[in-house]
Amino acid sequence: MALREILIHPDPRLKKPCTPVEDVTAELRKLADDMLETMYDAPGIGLAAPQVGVSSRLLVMDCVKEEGAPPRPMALINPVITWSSDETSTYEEGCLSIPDQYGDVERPAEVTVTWTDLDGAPQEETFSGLWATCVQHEIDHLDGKLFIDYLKPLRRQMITRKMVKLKRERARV
Ligand code: K1U
Ligand code: ZN
Repeated sequence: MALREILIHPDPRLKKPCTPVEDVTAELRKLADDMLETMYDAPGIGLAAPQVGVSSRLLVMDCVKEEGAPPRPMALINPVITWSSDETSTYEEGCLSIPDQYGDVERPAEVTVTWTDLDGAPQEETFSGLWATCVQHEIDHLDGKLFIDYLKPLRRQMITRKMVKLKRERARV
């Protein structure tokens, strides 16, 4: 396994809709393993392929928060939301591509998602709580959408300016 570099907003690769995965190859499994390692290292609860510069519909997540509970690493290939609850929930979201910036985002409280797993088998699950928030945030990444796109334009501009500055500073060292 290897750590991958996480792209920082603004980057055109984070705005581009990703291509469906056609075959579950050894290369794709390696990418999923690397993404999980990169997510745990960050640390984060989710990561989508475009955040590591790969324009494929693959995301990983593990939203187990309870101390001492076993981890639940998940890799979702070609995820599709097939049902969303009318009930919504608001969560103060962050993003590994937008470090140290947070904003309230309202989303459906529960979603049913279908996907293909790393063995090529079809899967379906209804997510709630943080899992539901996270899977929607990550699927947004696959569609080229960031959580700041839900914020007011002025707040979005402020965050983007901060990220431009951060990238300039990081490029200097
Ligand atoms: O997609 C990403 O950028 C990862 C992001 C996922 C996410 C966070 C919050 C709401 C929805 C989706 C993160 O993991 S940001 C880091 C984070 O939330 C976290 C870090 C350490 C412990 C617990 C949470
Ligand atoms: Zn994100």
